[in-house]
Amino acid sequence: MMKVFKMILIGCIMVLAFSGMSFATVETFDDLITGQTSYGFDADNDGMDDVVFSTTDPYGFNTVGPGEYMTYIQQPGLEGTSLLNPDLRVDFLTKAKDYLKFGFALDSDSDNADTWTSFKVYDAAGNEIASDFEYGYYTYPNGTDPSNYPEGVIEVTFTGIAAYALFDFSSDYGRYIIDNFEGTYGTTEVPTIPEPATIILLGLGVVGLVGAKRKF
Ligand SMILES: [Ca+2]
Ligand SMILES: [Ca+2]
Ligand SMILES: [Ca+2]
Repeated sequence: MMKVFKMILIGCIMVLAFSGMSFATVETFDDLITGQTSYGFDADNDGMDDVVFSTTDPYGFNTVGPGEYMTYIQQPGLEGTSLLNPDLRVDFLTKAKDYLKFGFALDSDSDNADTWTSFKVYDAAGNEIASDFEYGYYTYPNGTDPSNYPEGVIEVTFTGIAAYALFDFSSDYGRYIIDNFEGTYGTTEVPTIPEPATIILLGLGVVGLVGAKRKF
């Protein structure tokens, strides 16, 4: 009996480990874009767009820069004006869950109080479900010399389903860059969390399979 219980436990752990695996999607902004006010990205490369970035800036955004010598941006990133509020919007075409994370850089020549990024996440009803605010700082990619621009990382976790998010940036010279926009929002991802009853059932199933194999 102890043996069976142990096997059920192992089965449950296996199912939990599998369902907890992260299928992160990361948009690296490698498409060549110049002056687009709205653009859809297929971050998980399955042929279907996952996110649409848009701006009210008539000059749009670009995929360019900010140079090789950065910690959180592997150029190109998505680049645009920081003079608006919001400066940038992202809509999740199949919704997003769990978390969102990205690197940002700001066109300032010092890391000061006006060099920051604000990020707010909303559900389909327009309720704010998560937010983050971070100042940009110089990093030291080689240990001694400061990065090309002040930079940082925005990271939010949330329960519920995100429909869209708004970005606001502030910098000395009015430009921002973001890169490596990561989360669970890809069209190939199955955004379901198994319920405890399902986990136990699946665990029993795994045990059943193992048991059947042993008998055989
Ligand atoms: Ca990139
Ligand atoms: Ca896709
Ligand atoms: Ca702004």
